[in-house]
Amino acid sequence: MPRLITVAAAQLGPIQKAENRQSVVGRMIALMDAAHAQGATFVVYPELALTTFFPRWYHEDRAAADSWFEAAMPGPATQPLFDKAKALGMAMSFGYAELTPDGHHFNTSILVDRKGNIAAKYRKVHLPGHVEFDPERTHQHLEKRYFEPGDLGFPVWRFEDGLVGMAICNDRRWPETYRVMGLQGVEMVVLGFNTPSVNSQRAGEGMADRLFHHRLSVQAGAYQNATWVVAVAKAGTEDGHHLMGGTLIVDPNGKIVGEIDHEADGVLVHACDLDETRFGKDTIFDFARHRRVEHYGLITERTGVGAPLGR
Ligand code: ING
Repeated sequence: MPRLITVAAAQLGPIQKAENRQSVVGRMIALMDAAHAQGATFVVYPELALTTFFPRWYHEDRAAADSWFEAAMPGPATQPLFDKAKALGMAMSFGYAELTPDGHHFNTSILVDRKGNIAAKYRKVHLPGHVEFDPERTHQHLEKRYFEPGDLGFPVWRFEDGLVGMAICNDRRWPETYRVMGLQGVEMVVLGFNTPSVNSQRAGEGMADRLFHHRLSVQAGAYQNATWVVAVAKAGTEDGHHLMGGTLIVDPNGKIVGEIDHEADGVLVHACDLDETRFGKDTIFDFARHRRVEHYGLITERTGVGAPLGR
């Protein structure tokens, strides 16, 4: 009997600065209905799903950015989403800007079970971008200004009859993200992303390259850890700034089983058999049989590049 999770990758089109949370939650509920109609039991939304990608906007006073954060989850604006999920018996995951009671700021995502309870939380570890306004860039990417690095590591949880982990956007580019979860037996990684379609520091790197690196990173992570990966975009043009699409689902053999080819709200549904992870985990990526940790020390001893170990 296959262990199926019928997952919906619920892509959001652009969210303009002026659009309020109530409107966005309404769009998320419509996507949940569409997912439910296609038999999904687990819906995955993008990174920072409730607002525009605000790290593109510079605020001299960082506290002025707090209006983009959620001080409570669920809060008044998001409670209808939790209510709907519970009514449909739908599990969900989505990203949001978290402001903790003691004043910490994280780029966060959660897993919510079918009863509407928050079952897990992840805080983005790999924050791209910069802290201060950078006039050299064609657009700002101030995640290091507004968020602290995640302090929860990369846990994996028993969720929906499987082993599920989370990552957020830039995390997907780092092999360590998947391997730490792979070493916990992860069977499905869910992640959202907001990826500008141009590189603010290299004009020649446009959408085609960004999509190539996105697929490369997610497919490699899935294959090398024999896990499903569900990657969900917020896409389209937000106040003149374009975010690429590329919402996709990758199987444990690194194959893309489905991809959304537009930049609007939409769902991609796939019945993921978690037992398809077994072959990779029991053969080529049987970590216990094949890994040689005695040679991997630099990976955790060094943060940046250091002297070569050879001559
Ligand atoms: N966005 C981008 C991402 O990692 C980026 C930033 C793009 C960094 C391309 C490096 C290269 O997809 C977020 N939100 O991390």
